[in-house]
Amino acid sequence: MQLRIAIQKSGRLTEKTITLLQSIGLKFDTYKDHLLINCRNYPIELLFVRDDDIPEYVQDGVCDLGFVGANVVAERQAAVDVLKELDYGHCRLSVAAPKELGIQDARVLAGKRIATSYPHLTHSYFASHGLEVDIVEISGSVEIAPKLDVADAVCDLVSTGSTLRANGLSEVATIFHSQTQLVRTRKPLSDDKLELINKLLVRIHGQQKAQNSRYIMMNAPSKSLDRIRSIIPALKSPTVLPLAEEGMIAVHSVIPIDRFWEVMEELRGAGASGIVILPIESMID
Ligand code: PRT
Ligand code: ZN
Repeated sequence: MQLRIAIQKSGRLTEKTITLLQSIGLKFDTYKDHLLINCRNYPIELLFVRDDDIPEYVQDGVCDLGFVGANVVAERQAAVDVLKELDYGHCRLSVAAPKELGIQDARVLAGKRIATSYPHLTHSYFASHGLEVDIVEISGSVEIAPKLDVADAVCDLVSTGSTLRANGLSEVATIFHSQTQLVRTRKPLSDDKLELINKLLVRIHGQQKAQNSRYIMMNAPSKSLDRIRSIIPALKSPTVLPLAEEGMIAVHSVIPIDRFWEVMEELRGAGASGIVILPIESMID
């Protein structure tokens, strides 16, 4: 039994996907010229391919799992199951038009030429508004199409927006929000493979949770404990230890990073000192 996982060979998702796999304990060597490599410590092989091919490989059962952008899965209309959203590779698919046209509403583009590498999603978006557009399919550098008069507007992926700005385009409408997903084939899998997939999912979940949390340690007067407890949005109840100094305690806990600085300030206000924050490797329930 070998679980086969498809990964983008060389592109925006490659490094983060490899880092994620290594962080959940998979050991493998990456050779740029090898398409298929074995993990050293699990019956897993990694297939490095173009991202566009991943949905079909997973759909057809050539690979059991794949790491791929939701945008590619949706464009290819692949029949796969999404096991997890992975919180990297964030981007959006947007309709954009030359700034000087001052277009605020995508409906103005009815009947116009739209250059895109995402013909299905673009067509569906306009069709859902009862509109038809003339789709000009382009595989790369879509942003240049209006300048070349190949199209009137574009529908392309955007992350920071600087590519659009540099080409004098402004966003008219966002039609799809994307991030990297772990997808699974719908073909039946052996119990061994299912067990291995579950193990990977638990680890990815633990790694994601850890990434969004910090371990916090602080000293405080014992009388501040109730206040500190009410401030810490604890994932678990805090560990409280007596200190050698009479009337002082050490409090250890785990906090989510989204309210990190507010929590810190409130804790200091409640009398905590010597606050130490540590990253967490993984968190398994
Ligand atoms: O060779 P292969 O086919 O595997 O790679 P590719 O060139 O098709 O894809 P790649 O590596 O560019 O992107 C892989 C995936 O990364 C995409 O399918 C998305 O899920 C995700 N992603 C995240 C992005 C972006 N952000 C992104 N900004 N993919 C592409 N872009 C491009 C966009 O097309 C435009 O040209 O970056 C430019 C815009 O970026 P900003 O920052 O200027 O807005
Ligand atoms: Zn691609």
